[in-house]
Parts: sequence; C-alpha cells; structure tokens
Amino acid sequence: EDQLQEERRSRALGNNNIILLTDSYKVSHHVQYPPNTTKIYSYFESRGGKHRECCFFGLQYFIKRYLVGEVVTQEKINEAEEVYRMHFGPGTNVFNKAGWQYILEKHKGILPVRIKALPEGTCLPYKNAMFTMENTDPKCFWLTNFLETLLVQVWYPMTVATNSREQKKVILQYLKETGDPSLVDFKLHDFGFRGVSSVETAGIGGAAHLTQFLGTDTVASLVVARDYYGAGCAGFSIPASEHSTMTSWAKDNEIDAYKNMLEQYPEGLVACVSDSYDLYNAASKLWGEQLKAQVMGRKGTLVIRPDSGDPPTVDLKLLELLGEAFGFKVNEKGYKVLDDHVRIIQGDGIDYEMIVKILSHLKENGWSADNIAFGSGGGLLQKHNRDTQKCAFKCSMAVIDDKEVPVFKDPITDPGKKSKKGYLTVHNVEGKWETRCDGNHDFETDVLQTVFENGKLILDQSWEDIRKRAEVNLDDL
Ligand code: AOY
Repeated sequence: EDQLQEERRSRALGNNNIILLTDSYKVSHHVQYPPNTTKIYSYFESRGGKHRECCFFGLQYFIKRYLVGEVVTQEKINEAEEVYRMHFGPGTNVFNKAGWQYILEKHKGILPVRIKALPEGTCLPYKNAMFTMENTDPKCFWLTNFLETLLVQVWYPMTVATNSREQKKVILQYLKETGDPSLVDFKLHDFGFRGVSSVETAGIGGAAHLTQFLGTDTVASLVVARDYYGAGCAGFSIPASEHSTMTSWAKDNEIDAYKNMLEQYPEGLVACVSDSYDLYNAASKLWGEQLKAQVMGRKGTLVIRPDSGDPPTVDLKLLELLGEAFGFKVNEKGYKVLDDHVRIIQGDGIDYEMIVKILSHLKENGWSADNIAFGSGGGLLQKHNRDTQKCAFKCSMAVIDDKEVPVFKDPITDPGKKSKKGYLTVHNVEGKWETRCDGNHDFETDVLQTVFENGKLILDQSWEDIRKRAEVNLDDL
C-alpha cells in the first residue's frame, strides 16, 4: 500500500494527469453537445471587477506546466478510467475513454487544440478577450471546454499582476507628489509565501507581483520566473530580522539584539523589526540614542519595521520620533525626508486600500513617501478570488453540421454575465483597446497570437519583454 502510494506520487500520474485536471461534470459533457458538432471555440475575459485596467500574465506557466508535449498516455487513461468509475459509481460509463484513446492513438497523446492569447504583460481594460481556445481536430470538439477548469486558473496570476500594478500606480502618484518616483521598484515587497494556499500559488502569484516590482521574499517566485519565463534573477531582497531573532536575546537585552544587527551587517541595507516590546522606545531611545552613532556611522540604511497597531497612526508617530532622533531635510517638493541612514517598512495589514490610507496620512502631515516601503503578504497574494476581476471562460462559436454558428449566454437574471458571440479578435486602435465579435473580427490585425497548437508551445515569451509591456507610464497617471 505504501509502495503504491509512493509510486503514484513519483510516476507523474495524479496531478500530472491532464484527464484528472478538470471539474467532474466536464467529464460528462462530450455527449451533451448537439449532434455533428465539430468545433467549440471559447474565450477568457475579465467581465469587470475592482480594477478597470487588467494586466494579462500567467498563461505561459500553465501551458508549459500542463499542456506541452505528449501529455496523454495509456497509463493516464487507465488511471482516469479507474478514478471516474469509482467517482461516478460502479456500472456507470460517464468517462469518455474512447475520446482520450483517440487522442493517444491519432495524435500520440498531444492535445489537438489551439490557444491564441494577448502577449503576456499586455495591460488593457476589462471586457476584452485575453485568450481564445479551440479544438484543431473535429473529433475533439469536447476537449476545448474540458480544459476550461485548468486554464481559468490564469485568473490568479492575472489578478495579482493587476492588483500589484494598481498599487504601483498609487505609490507612484504619491512619490510624484512628495518625493522621488525612481524609488518605486522596491516600495512593495512580497512577504506572502507563508500566507498562500500552496507552493504553486506562491510561485505564480509571486512571479505576477514581480512583473511590477523588484522586491520579494517569496523565493518560489524566482524559480517560476526563471523556469517558465526565462528570467535571470527576477527579484531581490536584503538581510532582515524576525521577532525570534530579536526576542531570543530576552526583553532586557533588546539593545544587544539591535547592536548585533549593526555589527553583522556593517554596511548596505538592513531591516529590523522593532515592535517586540515598545516600538516608540526602540525608535527614540535604543536606535535613536544608544545606537545612534553606529547607525549614523554606517555606510548604508537601517530600515525599521513596525509590525503592529493601526498602520497610518503608528507609521506617522514612528517617522516623527525618528525625525527628532536622526534629523530630516525638507525636499524640493516641500516634504520631510529622514536622514538617509534610516527608513521604515510597514509590513503588517497592507493591501491596496491601506497603502492609500498610509500615504495620504503621511502626506497630510508633511512626510514624503520616500520614507516608507511596504511589505505585503495576504493582501498581495491571497486576498483575491476569481470574482475580483470577474474572470470567465465562455463558448462564443461552434461548428455544427459544417456551419459556423454564434454561441452566447445572456441571462435576464444578470446582464453582467452576457457573453460575446462569434470569432473574437482584439485590437488597439490609436491607443484604444477593443474586442471585435459578432462577425466583425479581423484576423489580419488581431493582437491575439497563437501561443499553443497541437502540443507545442508556439511562442516563448521572455521575462524582459513581459516586464516591458507591463510597465506603468508615469505620464499616464
Ligand atoms: N521579510 C525587507 C526585506 C524583507 C518578511 C518576509 C514575512 C523583510 C522582511 C524586511 O525588510 O523586513 C516574510 C515577514 C517579513
């Protein structure tokens, strides 16, 4: 029994079996389409949601991880047959074994589908198609939407990239008004690894964040950016303390814990969580008096991290105390900036709304956004769902009896769920994005590019190109 389980884990079955990576009901769908259906053509879009401008990212991961190559084998068909016989009940015959056997025999186990997609990193308003999918073998019409479950998971990296990009826009706005916009790349650091649902989530969500910023503690994201997008080193970090490395010195020796940090890291950036007992005492007395000479003598910057309390209130008070202890200048925009040897990083309670609350509060009190960086965990990688950007995948066209027919839904109970009809093409006309449907498609000028066809990755998009497309233009703010 142990050996069988070990074998299952190591034989590339289980969650590497494409036949099992779907919703149960989809296993039953091949018999539900009209007779003589030979093509199902479907598309993915954000139907609306929190942010109007979406940043498309993550499809290439799913293609390389799950779709490329001979992904159907006899072993996998047999495994699926066994799972579905038990799952739907003995004596039932729900599973489309013949359909998968056909893919194995006729196509050597490659998937006869085509995916056309926006170049990754493209930013465009919601209600535009982001990718389309269709079968390339008329006998495999049922395969298109069988793959929906897996491919709609692109909602996650797309939503993280979109959310990080919106956070970047608002941070840039405050930097523009109160400080130096060139600092933006390290203003929102990914603290999210421990707070996500899985290692895979950390990898793809963390990579999505890195389309917008350069700071991360989510090491899994570097691996995804490297192995699926050809990145070199996609993100960077600095030495930093956690509570255990400070509190293990004991409360009476808090000063020694901090002193040790300065000695271990005699130059460069170093971050130190300082709220273990009394943040304000740590700031003004320990860092600001007892260790002041060492901090001011360092070739580098000490980043003090509060980690509790109401962030706008705590951050303002901390800046005021550090300003008194270490001094500050008033910049050309009229805002206070701490002495360059000290900064702060707020890593507790950060999401889009909290960043706005903190930066506006600091600005109202005369402090530049230059003084603060943010760390974000749950708010960065986990506090999103498929409805955040209302992501959906719908069939818009079918070929039945050799005729192309438009397919759509338009529920009277929710007009927001109306779907598009016909072939879809995406266009950027003088800076304005549009999706053409209802027979108005134009494949000649379509922005959607074939990225996957018949088992092959057709277009390998580089990390560099994606980052370039995903950039925020300062003048657009
Ligand atoms: N990291 C900047 C570098 C990272 C972290 C990671 C959860 C860092 C803290 C810091 O300064 O303080 C995961 C919490 C914090």
